Amino acid sequence: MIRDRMKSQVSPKQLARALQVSESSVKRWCDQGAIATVRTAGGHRRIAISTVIDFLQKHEYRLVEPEILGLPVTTGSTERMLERAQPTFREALLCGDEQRARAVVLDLFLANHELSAILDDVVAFSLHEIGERWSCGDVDVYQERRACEISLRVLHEIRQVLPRKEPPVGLAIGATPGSDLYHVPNTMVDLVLRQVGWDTHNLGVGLPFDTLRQAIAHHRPRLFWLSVSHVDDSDQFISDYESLFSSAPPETAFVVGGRALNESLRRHLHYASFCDNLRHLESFARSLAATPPQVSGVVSGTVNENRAF
Ligand code: B12
Repeated sequence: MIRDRMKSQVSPKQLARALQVSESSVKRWCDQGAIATVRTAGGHRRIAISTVIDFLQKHEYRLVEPEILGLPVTTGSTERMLERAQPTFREALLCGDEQRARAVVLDLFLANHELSAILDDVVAFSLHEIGERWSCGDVDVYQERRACEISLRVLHEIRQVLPRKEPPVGLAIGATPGSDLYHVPNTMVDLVLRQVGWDTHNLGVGLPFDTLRQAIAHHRPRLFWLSVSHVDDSDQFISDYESLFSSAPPETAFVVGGRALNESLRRHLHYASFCDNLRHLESFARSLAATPPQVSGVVSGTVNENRAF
């Protein structure tokens, strides 16, 4: 049973107790600007949880009582090595231990591991293993689905603590198409783009191509992503996708990925970049963010169409 959910703001007193330092130290850090603070109507200092996480990533302080901030009690004591954390995360998913799963991912995030690496090597890898075990009959469908739901809640919690870049580097919108009901990879793409500084609109799963065309026409995003884990009819998908691509404004960069985009399907598609994993996405999203919108020319990456982005 989930006891706590992460608080959105905490007081200097709460942070001091969680770190077991004096309240006056925390207040001094706030007043010196080391910790960004907001004031309540009554003039009391309040600290956003994303600021606390950012502070912990940059300083050697350890969370002694994480539950005061609404974090799992084991936060700070689980594995800080990706490869060692992965089996702990997988087992927590398999037995439905959500607190443990939350703590594993939060600890890796607090230990300053790249978000894309945590998502690729721990969360995605664990779901791949669970899928394998399902296909061999070792794992029941309910365990696979519960693992997915727990992973989604953990991802949404990370989204809460990601510091927002102001102004954002650009607008990115995306979804999964048609009959594709895979939430996790789509949510992960949204998270990695947000961490790079993009303003993201995650449109969700199973969207008809017509409405994707409307969304692109209305918002003219600098980046459009499509996560494709399941395709019913490849020919139909190719024609729908290609007409979406050719209807999009020249400045919109198409980034695609997902297990269903095998090589034979990709050969028929136009896009700015195909990514096998989120590390690739992070590199592409950073290079696009650093590239001012151009009238002509080519952006590096697996390009198969001259388009200005
Ligand atoms: C959970 C799950 C489901 C759930 C998803 C629920 C939800 N809320 O999301 C549901 C119930 C939808 C489901 C349904 C089915 N599933 Co299923 N499912 C899975 C499972 C266990 C995990 C999926 C997942 O989230 N993986 C984690 C993600 C993050 O990993 P990923 O997809 O590899 O994504 C990575 C990269 O591809 C990349 N990436 C992905 N998308 C994008 C997008 C962009 C823009 C970028 C840059 C990168 C990128 O980055 C990610 C991180 O590294 C997989 C096992 C597996 N191997 O993944 C089976 C699996 C994919 N399912 C499978 C099957 C067969 C099905 C069904 C056909 C079963 C059935 N007969 O009904 C249906 C299809 C339904 C449909 N219309 O979509 C098989 C597919 C086999 C095959 N050869 O393709 C698998 C592999 C299980 C197995 N081992 O057999 N499934």
